[in-house]
Amino acid sequence: MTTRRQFIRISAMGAGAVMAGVTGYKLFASGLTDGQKATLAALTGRTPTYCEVCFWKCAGWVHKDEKGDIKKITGNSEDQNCNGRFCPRGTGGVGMYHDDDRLRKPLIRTEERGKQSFREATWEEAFDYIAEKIKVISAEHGPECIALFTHGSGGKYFSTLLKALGSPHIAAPSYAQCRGPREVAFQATFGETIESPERTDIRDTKCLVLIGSHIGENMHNGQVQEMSDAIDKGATIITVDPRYSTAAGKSKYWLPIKPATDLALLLAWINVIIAEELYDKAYVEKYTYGFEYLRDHVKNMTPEWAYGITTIDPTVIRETAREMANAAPAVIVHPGRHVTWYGDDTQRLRAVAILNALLGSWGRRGGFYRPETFELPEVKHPPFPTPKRSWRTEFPDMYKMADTVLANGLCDATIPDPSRHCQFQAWIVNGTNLIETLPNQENTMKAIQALQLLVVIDTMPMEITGWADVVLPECTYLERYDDLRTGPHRKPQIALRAPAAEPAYETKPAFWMARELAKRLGVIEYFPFEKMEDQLDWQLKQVGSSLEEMMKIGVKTFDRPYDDLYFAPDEDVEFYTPTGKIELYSTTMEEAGYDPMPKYTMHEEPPAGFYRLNYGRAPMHTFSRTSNNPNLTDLMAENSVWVNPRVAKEWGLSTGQYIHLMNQDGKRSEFPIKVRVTERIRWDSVYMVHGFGHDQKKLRRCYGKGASDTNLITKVLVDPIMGGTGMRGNFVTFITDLGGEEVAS
Ligand SMILES: Nc1nc2c(c(=O)[nH]1)N[C@H]1C(S)=C(S)[C@@H](COP(=O)(O)OP(=O)(O)OC[C@H]3O[C@@H](n4cnc5c(=O)[nH]c(N)nc54)[C@H](O)[C@@H]3O)O[C@H]1N2
Ligand SMILES: Nc1nc2c(c(=O)[nH]1)N[C@H]1C(S)=C(S)[C@@H](COP(=O)(O)OP(=O)(O)OC[C@H]3O[C@@H](n4cnc5c(=O)[nH]c(N)nc54)[C@H](O)[C@@H]3O)O[C@H]1N2
Ligand code: SF4
Ligand SMILES: [Mo]
Repeated sequence: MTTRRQFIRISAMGAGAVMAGVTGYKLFASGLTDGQKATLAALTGRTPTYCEVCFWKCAGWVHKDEKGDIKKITGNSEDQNCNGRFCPRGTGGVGMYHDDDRLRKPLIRTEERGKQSFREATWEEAFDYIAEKIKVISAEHGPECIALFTHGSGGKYFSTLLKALGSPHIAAPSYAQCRGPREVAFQATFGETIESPERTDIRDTKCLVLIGSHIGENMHNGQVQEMSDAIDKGATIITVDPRYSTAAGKSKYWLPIKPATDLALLLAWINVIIAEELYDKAYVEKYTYGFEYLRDHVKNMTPEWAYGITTIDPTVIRETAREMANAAPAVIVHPGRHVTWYGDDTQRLRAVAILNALLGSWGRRGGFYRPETFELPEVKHPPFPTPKRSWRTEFPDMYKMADTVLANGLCDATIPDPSRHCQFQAWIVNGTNLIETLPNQENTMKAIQALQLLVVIDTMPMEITGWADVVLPECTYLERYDDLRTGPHRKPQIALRAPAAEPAYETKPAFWMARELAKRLGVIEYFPFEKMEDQLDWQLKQVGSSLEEMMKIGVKTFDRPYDDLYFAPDEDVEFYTPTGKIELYSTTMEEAGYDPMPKYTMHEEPPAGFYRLNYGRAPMHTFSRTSNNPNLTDLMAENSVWVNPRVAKEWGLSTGQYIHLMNQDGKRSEFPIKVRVTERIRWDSVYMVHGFGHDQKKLRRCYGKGASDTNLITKVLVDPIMGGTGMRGNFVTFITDLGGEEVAS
């Protein structure tokens, strides 16, 4: 097998790009008609899909009962993301299909925005309305003033539409509200990002360090399975969390850190590893840049220094550093996922990256592997027009390392301001409940009220659909084709999503919607295939498969084109950084005017009588998208607020009691929330699961149940480096007198 380095050399000499893993595959001939395909699915009794309940995208099978109704979903055993097993949410995905509250028909607003008065419309009417408005906005303000917010499969098709119109403004909350800082930090350090699924080799690790990552409640499937296997094989888990998480319960060490101080702990670990010469000397020598600077930088950042900041005993800091070094290179200091916490997140993740580099875990078994993504041929269409304006001009000299459009940036640049060059006029929002997803709801509302057009594509009547001018009802993932899932993972793999049922009511797939709009907006040439299945079959045939084959197997695995899951012993590796090395000292950050070395800065503390608002995930729910799911509400119908017994005593709170929370800016939770008194949370914080407290009455099962953390996140700590919205700088106090208010039951 050739190595990747040989390949890079060959392609540099002009051999051109070779598609990953394509050479040598046999071509299958498909020729099945639509009817035959449906018969095939009926005969096999199962239809391949990949899950849309979260973004791990596990591949599975949809099974039907004798009457042809969707009955259950199970995992595909060939799939690397799930290894044949779905998580509780994935299994409950059937509930998305069966939910009676689903959107059924296109809707057009009849009164002022936000009043929730809509009339049902035909698809023709809805598209004509949107196309007309978009034409006017494009003519008056330029197509760049149209923005797309998207999370999920349909985003691909609306992105094509936007780019075809001439707008580059496509943003996902999975960047600046989620994993952006870690991607920027790892890119700066190793020249590569972490991606999703994460390239963490948890399966073979001997030591896993979780800093806030609450795997087990964060139910990203393969990751949870691998962690469980690693524990069975004797791996040490070290969990740093102010809360005794499920993962903490499986850990040899639980470090109940004072919130907002992790960077000090990380720097102290680096200090110990250097001072005690526990780092991988050969690796550091061969692959890294800036070790001397790093040594100087952390010289005084001893465990004793960190103790005063983090409240973690210096002995424990030393012991845990030694545990990591003993396991190295089969050690993972996990980079986390939702890492937009305190506004210095890129720097905290830089410290995580540096620690991994010192331990030699990048490119090593049990550390971080090199993932492979299957490269499918893209559909051919004319080049996209070159946009004339960018969101960046609205933020001069800010967020210089943001490598994609910021959702919060687009939102800010929509609010009228005389200093703006380009104010956004239209939003297309696909599969993201922006009201609950972006922090500072008042800001989001201001932006929405300034729009000329808000189109929302969703499956459910969520908070965001209530604000739309036009609502386009999408069918669920169980009723449609979507693009193939291509990776990344240890081996290149593709997975098919095919419809297991006809779209219910008048719902339609996003692909069809985007294409219909493209027709009306004169850019149909960007959608050469009329049907998604024809596009899939064409793509699959280019790589030696076919829709027919994929309908039977669901998942197809290919060999890695290069044998480089890990670095070979002593291999010369060129990293994609300016120095070609792993940058302990970041020249990219220096160049951009940011600290090349992570520094600890203090964050604001809760005032007297207030507690830091901490939030996270529940194993049986995904954000706000599952709160109304009939199968999953059965498992958990509302969230509660975790309160330390010491605090509960002071306030006279008891488990089961309903209270309101009020934040530092006087913002009160819209609905009451149940108290849970538990030792599992530090006395200086409270904790709640994100995704509850819906104020959309059309969500009949979950309206008014529990409280929304987003409601209480009015203060946003923006990361100056890449614009991530730190959401953990908010403090709450308790209001125990409900004044006769009724609790939803
Ligand atoms: N306060 C607070 N804010 C957060 C977070 C938090 O923990 N707390 N977490 C952050 C993180 S990590 C992330 S990744 C983001 C997630 O942000 P989002 O992805 O916006 O999360 P959801 O609230 O699940 O909204 C998903 C929307 O997609 C719709 N939907 C579901 N399936 C489909 C489909 O097939 N088609 C279409 N068109 N729509 C569909 C749902 O009905 C729902 O309206 O939120 C971020 N924001
Ligand atoms: N079941 C389920 N699983 C999911 C999701 C879901 O919605 N539902 N969403 C997925 C997505 S998109 C994401 S991004 C991930 C998010 O999940 P993760 O990336 O694993 O976790 P975070 O949201 O960053 O952090 C939550 C944990 O951080 C702790 N924490 C709070 N403040 C601090 C602090 O100052 N220091 C430290 N060390 N810890 C702190 C909290 O107590 C909590 O245990 O989950 C994924 N998995
Ligand atoms: S982890 Fe669970 S919810 Fe997420 S894609 Fe996999 S089965 Fe679906
Ligand atoms: Mo996320």
